[in-house]
Amino acid sequence: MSGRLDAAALAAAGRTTALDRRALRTGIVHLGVGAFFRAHGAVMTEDAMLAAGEADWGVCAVTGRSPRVWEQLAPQDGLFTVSERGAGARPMRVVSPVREVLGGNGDPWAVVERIADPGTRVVTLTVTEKGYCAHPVTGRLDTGDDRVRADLDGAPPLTPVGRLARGLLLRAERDAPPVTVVSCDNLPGNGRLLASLVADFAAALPAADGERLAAWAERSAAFPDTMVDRMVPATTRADLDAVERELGLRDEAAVVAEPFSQWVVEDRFAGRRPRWEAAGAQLVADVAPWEAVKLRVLNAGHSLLAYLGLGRGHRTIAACADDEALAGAVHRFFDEEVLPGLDAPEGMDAREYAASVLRRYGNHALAHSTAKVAEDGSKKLPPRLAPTMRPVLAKGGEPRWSALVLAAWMRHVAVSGPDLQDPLAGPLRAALPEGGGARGTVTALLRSGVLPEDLAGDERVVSLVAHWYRVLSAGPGALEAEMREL
Ligand code: CS2
Repeated sequence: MSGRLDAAALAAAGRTTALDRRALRTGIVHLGVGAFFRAHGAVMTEDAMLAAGEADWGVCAVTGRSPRVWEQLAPQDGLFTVSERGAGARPMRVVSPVREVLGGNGDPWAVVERIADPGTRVVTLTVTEKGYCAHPVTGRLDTGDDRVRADLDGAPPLTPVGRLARGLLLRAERDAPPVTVVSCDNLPGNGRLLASLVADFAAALPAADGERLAAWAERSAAFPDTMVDRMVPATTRADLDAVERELGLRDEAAVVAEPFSQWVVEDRFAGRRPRWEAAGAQLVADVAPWEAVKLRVLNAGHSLLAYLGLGRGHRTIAACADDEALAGAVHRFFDEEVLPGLDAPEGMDAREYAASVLRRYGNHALAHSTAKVAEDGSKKLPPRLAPTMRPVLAKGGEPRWSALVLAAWMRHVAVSGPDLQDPLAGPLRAALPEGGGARGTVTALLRSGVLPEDLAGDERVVSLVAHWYRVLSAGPGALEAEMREL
């Protein structure tokens, strides 16, 4: 077995990092350094520094709840490889902008200090949908959540919003330079949402601190919206072994990704920023149409394939894309329901975009697992489906394909038992009625605080979902038979 990747081992192997690590200074704090950030933001930031000849956008990477990522990255001096899989894949690269790795839960106040550091000009986040602790129905900060309460009470902050708010408050107290907070999660209006959650946090603090934080954030912080896109599956042992064979060193933090990568960022910064556009990012005035098209096409279609695919024994998204019935369902979902209600960004052909997404699903080299995409459905589905369903309902139509996605998710909830991966797993399982009839299950899960009331309470939605739930419970062939009728 080879030695472990780190700066010394890389140098000893005669390889250099793309960035001059001695010259690098920290300008970015990143919260949530999972596989996605490593394959997306970290690569873009490295490329931006290389293109602009800058060295002050080194990253302090903060891990989330599990110590696993810290154990992967910290012993490697923050170095890791990114390998592309699929047509057009470029050679594997060692990515080098991460200068420091902080175990977020080990010393939360150290994270707050880094956010408050005057050298920090940008904070980026990939903390997943559930990381925002927004109330599912109101969209406001969920102050009923124990972790949010503890952060408000002054405990070492564990939630991303708590850490950010405490860091910004410290900046206010120290009169530090302005900072831009860049949310990179799949939520509509992610920057605005985060700004409002920080404002909610401020409003729930004792008055003096709360007012100071709110006033400073208003004046000296910006929260641009962004759309991020790259399919990044969880790294497998086989991936790690393949990287080791190629690199000659063991990289426990290796990530694999599709060749495609896109980042659309609202051009609204409070101060200096990396020249991400030099790395291919699009800086635009309004991200909303980009976010809408990505969430409602790519992410929603992903969810459809993952939940239906799991029910049919498919382990990867590519296997789902090969399944004629599922490919047909996702195609019709896009064509009949999503695209007609979508205002695509100027210059984009939404049909061509949807076709390119279907091709990306079919990337067999990627092994994107259905189980991973199916995680956290209670948080992922509302932003992916609600904006598609509303205009259909408003016109008196039937959002039947969206209802199919909901029904497939509900089947997944009902059959997963204790294996269900969802922040609301407990309440969802508790809501399942004894006996498990279609209508009872659907009504209970729709009402469990997952979908906004206007949809959960709409009788048309309830019957459509219940209908599909019966079809999906009827066993092999029923989906195909039903689809032929439509
Ligand atoms: C996926 C996304 O896991 C999921 O829910 O839909 O992670 C998707 O792969 C990315 O958003 C692609 O940019």
